[in-house]
Amino acid sequence: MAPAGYELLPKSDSEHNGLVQPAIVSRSRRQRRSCEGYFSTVRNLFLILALLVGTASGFVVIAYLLQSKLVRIEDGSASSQGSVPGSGDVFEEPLQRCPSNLPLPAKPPSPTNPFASLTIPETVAIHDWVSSPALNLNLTAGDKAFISDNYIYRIEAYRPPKKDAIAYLDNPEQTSPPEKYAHIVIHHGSASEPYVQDYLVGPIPISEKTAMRKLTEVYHRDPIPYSARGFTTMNEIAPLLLRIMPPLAEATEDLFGGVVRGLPNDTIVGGMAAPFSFDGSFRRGWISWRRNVPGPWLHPVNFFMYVDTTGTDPEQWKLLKLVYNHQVFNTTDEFLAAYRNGTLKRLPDRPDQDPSSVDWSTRKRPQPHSLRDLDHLPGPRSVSFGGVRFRVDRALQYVSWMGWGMYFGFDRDMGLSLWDLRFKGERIIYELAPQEAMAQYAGNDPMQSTTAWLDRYFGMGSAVRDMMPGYDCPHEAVYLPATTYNYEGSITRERAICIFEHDPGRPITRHTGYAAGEMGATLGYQLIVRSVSTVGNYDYLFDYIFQIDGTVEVRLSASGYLQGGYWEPSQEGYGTAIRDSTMGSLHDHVINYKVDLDVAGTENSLLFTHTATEKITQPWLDDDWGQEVIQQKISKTYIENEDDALLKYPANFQGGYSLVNRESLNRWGVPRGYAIHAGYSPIHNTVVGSKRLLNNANWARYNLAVSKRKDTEPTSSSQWNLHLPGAPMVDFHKFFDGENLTQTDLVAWVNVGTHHLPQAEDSPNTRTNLAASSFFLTPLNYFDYDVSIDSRNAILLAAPEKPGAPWAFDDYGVRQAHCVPPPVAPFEYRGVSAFGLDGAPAPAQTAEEMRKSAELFHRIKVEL
Ligand SMILES: [Cu+2]
Repeated sequence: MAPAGYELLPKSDSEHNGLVQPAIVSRSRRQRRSCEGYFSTVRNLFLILALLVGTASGFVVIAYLLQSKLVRIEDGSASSQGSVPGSGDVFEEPLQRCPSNLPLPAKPPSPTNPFASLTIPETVAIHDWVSSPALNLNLTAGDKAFISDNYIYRIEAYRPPKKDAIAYLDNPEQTSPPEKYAHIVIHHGSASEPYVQDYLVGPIPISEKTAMRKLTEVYHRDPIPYSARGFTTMNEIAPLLLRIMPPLAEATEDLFGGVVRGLPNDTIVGGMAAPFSFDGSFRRGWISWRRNVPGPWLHPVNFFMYVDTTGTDPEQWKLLKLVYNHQVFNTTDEFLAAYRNGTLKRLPDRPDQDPSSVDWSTRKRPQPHSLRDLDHLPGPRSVSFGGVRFRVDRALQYVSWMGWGMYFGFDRDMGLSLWDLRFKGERIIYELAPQEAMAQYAGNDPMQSTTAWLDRYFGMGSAVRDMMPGYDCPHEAVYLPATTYNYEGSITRERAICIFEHDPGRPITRHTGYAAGEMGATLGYQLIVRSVSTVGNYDYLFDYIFQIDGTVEVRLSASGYLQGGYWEPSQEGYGTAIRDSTMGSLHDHVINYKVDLDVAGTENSLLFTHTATEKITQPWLDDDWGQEVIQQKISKTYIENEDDALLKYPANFQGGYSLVNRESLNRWGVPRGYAIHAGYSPIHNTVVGSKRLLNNANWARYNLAVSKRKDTEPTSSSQWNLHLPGAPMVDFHKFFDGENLTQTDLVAWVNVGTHHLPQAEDSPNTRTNLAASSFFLTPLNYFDYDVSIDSRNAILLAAPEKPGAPWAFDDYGVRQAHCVPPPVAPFEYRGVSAFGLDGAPAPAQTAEEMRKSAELFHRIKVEL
């Protein structure tokens, strides 16, 4: 059997029948086939190779053979002077195997990545040290703990002070790397007043110098209320639901065909909305019940419960309210009485909720599905025929490409972050990192009208998923691993980050001209760094897109399942029916990024550039038109005070914001700067003043904000902000306390987002093309000219000297390589590698176990 991707073409497809093994792979100009024939031949060669070898192990052999014959196009080859047509690209040599598609080693500026994650052995050593009796913390091992115990919830690297990191990065030969510290979170569940506390432990590795202290300076309150604590997979809420739900089985089975008895074949599952608290004084939440089918998010049954889970004793937890079809009951008895005496207003039976026909909420292709012409063929794929052009240091998590270089960091809360981003040798961004992802809903039911997610709580880093190679990223992508810790141990994902070079298929600059040197085009290649987080129902794709002119686009796109509501007429205005009884609920997404720009040094100023119309008179204007003219004019203002730096893009995008260094001028006397340029869907949150998002996501009110950078303001949010809208751990507005922004170290907090008005085409999954948003960081008089013109992947044309003569060209010596690329590896999905608290590999999990740790309280499967 042929490996995936090499199946025989259907015999009925006459257009592709008759593909035969080529007798030769070397060709002379006389033998040259058409382009189509050439590529058919190459593909055929692979088909034949695949059939001959036929097994995955065979491909390993082929890959080995290919790599053993590495060929790399040497740098510095002479420019090609040619003319069109008849450029003389004759292929008389045998067709060679392409260079390896593995990246070359990188040359990081320093031999230590100061932003690196902890290794598993480091984490185990810290865990053991913190757990030692000498520290007297009375800890229970996290994999055995209950919420009424003390246990370590999190261990991860703490980022060094910026001045220490920069001192090292700028002079690694003479300076030691900053001392390494760990950030520990302990759930103090056994305290008389349970609380959560952050600690710093270090320096690492553990030695006599290692100490532990509270980490409080980054928060606006202390300690963290236990009601805002991180959720565990211990299914802590199951005992309460087992008291409530089984006695209702008679009614729930009849009303919407679902029961909960704590058995594997239970037909409904719960999902909780958040926040659970306003200020930490209580922990209560709405549970929405859904059918236990694939894509449960799209199968709500219009049955809700408000439960109180305050404190650490589940025996004290209770049901506060029950809502069915807009009728509110204070107890299960009230509800059952109404059901039995016939006063309960029932919802009509809905045809699309037949449990046997739920394929519509899966990703299976509908049956029968419409065929698209030639869709049985694989689409085009990108191959770097001359060899991959980016460099990677896997151990150091460092990548470079076309003058760009950067280190990677990775953490539990928000996943991938980029550090010390340099372009053409100069640091441009010290830190570029997502901070928080908000989704605030609306609806005419208790779930949608009270939901305001802040997904950092769930750990968008620990929710990073292994990529599906060839689908999440191109076949040629290089993957980097990431490890995160939770209270049970560590998880490593080998394909957490992908890196690939991308041809957007359009030049970055071009011109058609006729004078010498006017005509040509420069290719617009991009380097894309991507990670994907799946938080319950939703998938976030984080992209960083680097370009050859010094621009980086930060783009977020979303997919996955909607948080569906129950569609009935009273929901009109809060969403759209996407099935007979399912609606997509109206919501906003806003995602915040920290952009610590250092433009020509750390001392920068915030420049607002604005255009407006003016009406002026000029002496040269003649009588035909009158002496008055209306035109536009640029004004430039420096925003000097933090209080004035909570910003929205100007109407009609007439101008924008940039960080400039007023003391570093380009050759034309203009301060060098980087602009923060709106990309696709530059929105901010619509809703202001909701109690459920009162002060815990104030950054979402703006398009961007700029504050003075401080090590004590490392992030705009925290894991616990979700459940503390009234008194958050990080209150973003408190960053803005009147400090001066002139020629000092600045941070821009920039938002992307989407007003998500769901539609039928969000089913089964939201599309990344429209559910996308971005911003650009782009040089603004930073250089003296557009540096992309330096690229050799460009062509310069000259008009014929004599009429009718060929156009001459210079391709700067970059010639298209013709070679046989390595075969695409057979598709393989590996999933996670888990490790226990002792660092030893943990046994593989069942699908249901994986689901539990991935979906948390988004899908609560009640178990006895
Ligand atoms: Cu959405």
